Amino acid sequence: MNKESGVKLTASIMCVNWLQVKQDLDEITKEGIDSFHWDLIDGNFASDFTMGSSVIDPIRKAYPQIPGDFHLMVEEPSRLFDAFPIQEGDVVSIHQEACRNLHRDLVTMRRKGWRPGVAISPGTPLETLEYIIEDADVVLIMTVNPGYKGQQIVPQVFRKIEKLKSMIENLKIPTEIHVDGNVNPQTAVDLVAAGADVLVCGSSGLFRKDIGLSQALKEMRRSASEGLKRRSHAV
Ligand code: S6P
Ligand code: MG
Repeated sequence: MNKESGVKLTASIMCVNWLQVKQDLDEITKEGIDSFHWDLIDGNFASDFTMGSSVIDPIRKAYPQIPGDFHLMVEEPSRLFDAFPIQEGDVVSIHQEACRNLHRDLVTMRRKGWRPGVAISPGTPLETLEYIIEDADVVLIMTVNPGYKGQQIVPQVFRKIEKLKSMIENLKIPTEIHVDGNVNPQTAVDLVAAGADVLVCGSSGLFRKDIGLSQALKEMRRSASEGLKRRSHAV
């Protein structure tokens, strides 16, 4: 956690350098990363495949203290609820666009002891959350379209996050806003100022080619603090 700001950082594991995964995860763990973000893609909801349990299991065993933050970019995710090493207390976000029975799936996840999250793609309106938001601990705002790293942020998401923040404040519920896609030291300031509580750090924010991991984390924390300052001045 960012000690000054309270904004949390989660590492998008699909962006790690797989040739040095142990070394990199050791470093970000030592630097206090808050959780590991696991992107699961089924080749159907989004046109790629990522990690299955043969990859996730050994990493979870090696870092048992790091909470899981699962992002299921799969059609009808409830079919896969028992296929992955999800633990009690993990965040699990499923896509509004991928569920026939979103409310039932959120209730099922809570019964399992998970922290239910609902993810929405850039083109999906916030109104689709109106009757389920109380059942989600997390709303994951996709700031790029699902499926790939290295994309550019969709600019409309800034006003979407502001609107969601007001919705949550008006309802007086503790829902966290997570943001995912092209979250880097520049975009993070505006994302946090708009209302983001948790930043998914991928290839542009953490696993960067130009600087090391510890330095990248420092930059992200600085931006999160800057964004929060801006948010508090705005009220
Ligand atoms: C995208 C996925 C994300 C990415 C991450 C990429 O479908 O959900 O979690 O892995 O956001 O980061 P970047 O900085 O390359 O956009
Ligand atoms: Mg993701």
